[in-house]
Amino acid sequence: MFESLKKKLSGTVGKISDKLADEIPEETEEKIEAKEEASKTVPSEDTSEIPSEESSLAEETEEKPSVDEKTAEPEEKPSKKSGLMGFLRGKSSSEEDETAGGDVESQVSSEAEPDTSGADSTSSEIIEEAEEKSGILSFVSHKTISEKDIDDILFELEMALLEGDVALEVAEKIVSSVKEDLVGRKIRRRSDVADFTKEALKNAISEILNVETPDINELLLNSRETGEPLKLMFVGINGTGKTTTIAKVATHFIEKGYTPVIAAADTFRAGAIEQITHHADKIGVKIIKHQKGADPAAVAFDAVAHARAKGKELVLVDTAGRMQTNTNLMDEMKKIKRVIKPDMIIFVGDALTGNDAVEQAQKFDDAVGVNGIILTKADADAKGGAALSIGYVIQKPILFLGLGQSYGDIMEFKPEWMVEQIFGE
Ligand SMILES: Nc1nc2c(ncn2[C@@H]2O[C@H](COP(=O)(O)OP(=O)(O)OP(=O)(O)O)[C@@H](O)[C@H]2O)c(=O)[nH]1
Ligand SMILES: [Mg+2]
Repeated sequence: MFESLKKKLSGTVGKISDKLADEIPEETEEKIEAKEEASKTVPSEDTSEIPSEESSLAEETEEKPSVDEKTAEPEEKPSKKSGLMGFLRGKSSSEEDETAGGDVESQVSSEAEPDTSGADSTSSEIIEEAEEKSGILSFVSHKTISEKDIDDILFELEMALLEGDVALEVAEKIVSSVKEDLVGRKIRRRSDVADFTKEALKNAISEILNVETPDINELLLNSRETGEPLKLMFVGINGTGKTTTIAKVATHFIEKGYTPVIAAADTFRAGAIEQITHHADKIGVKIIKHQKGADPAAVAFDAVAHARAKGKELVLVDTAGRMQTNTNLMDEMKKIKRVIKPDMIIFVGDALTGNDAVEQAQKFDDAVGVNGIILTKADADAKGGAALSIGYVIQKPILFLGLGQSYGDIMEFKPEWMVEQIFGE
């Protein structure tokens, strides 16, 4: 699942690493290692006043120092590092001067050696620093990532995401978020580049998938207490998997101890009532149905009345995916909504249709208001574009993924799970 998306993102990590790691001299890594080795040999009582390697590194890699630091007198700078004397050899980039103006090294550097390079704000260079720690003096270099370093690669990533059916606004958001994360970061070790890039991509994708999700389990508990059934209405165009999904969702909640009832409210398509009756019989769920061509809102209404009368907690309303026209279809959905006032309208989309699924979701959301999404056929979806984009575009959560044709092939969707699918080993 999502193999092609995974490949594109790991390709980006590789490309950025290859490009930037080459600019970190191997020598630097040796210096860092030697420095670490040397600090280990310092007796512990002598190091009590010295910041740990970790905290000193954290301090040095901080991207945006505070305004206080920026306005402080340069002469005071060295002492601000609590015993750690830092100075720069060589020039700092003008970007650092502007945006990271409080950076101890760059301020001292620009005092001592005015920047005459005229480098533009997108350029970066290797900066060599010397640090003294209780008598140990070592030189380490770092490179600050600039926009120029990564622009081309991120442009390629954006194109690749679009080809992979990721919605334009989502691809743009990923690229801008990664850029914001990476530009200005200081890299010391070659491995930093891959780590930072992967982290930036992971953050971008987690942010995109992070849409507020209602807790259906809690809603069902509430229904059990109040006796008022939870009404879920499933909408979507023909063939996306609404009917199969209803049978799967019913199975899922039967396993949790609830009793659903199904409304056969697709009275338009020939064979639709027989198809859902077949599923309901197989999973042992009561089905409420009328004749073909009957009013679907009336079928749904009867199913709700049945659930109330019999103390069933869940009503699942199947609907048509096609009518004479799209306007007829939307009008029919509006009527069912008006009559039964569903707690949630769930859009069912076929993951394999990519951007089409996203567009359909938008149309149903505009017409009747969607509260959640189920993406079917994720089992066969290598691109992952719809899964990544659909929730973000309509700002509604993906609730479940359909993973096959059996009743058990359904999974509650969790953003962390998708991130793990894409970035896991
Ligand atoms: N591989 C796979 N196939 C699925 C999944 N969900 C549904 N299908 C298949 O998709 C086809 C269409 O499913 P239906 O449930 O009939 O779709 P529908 O939305 O009700 O279609 P209409 O009633 O015409 O509107 C069937 O062959 C299903 O078996 C899934 O998660 N994975
Ligand atoms: Mg159907």
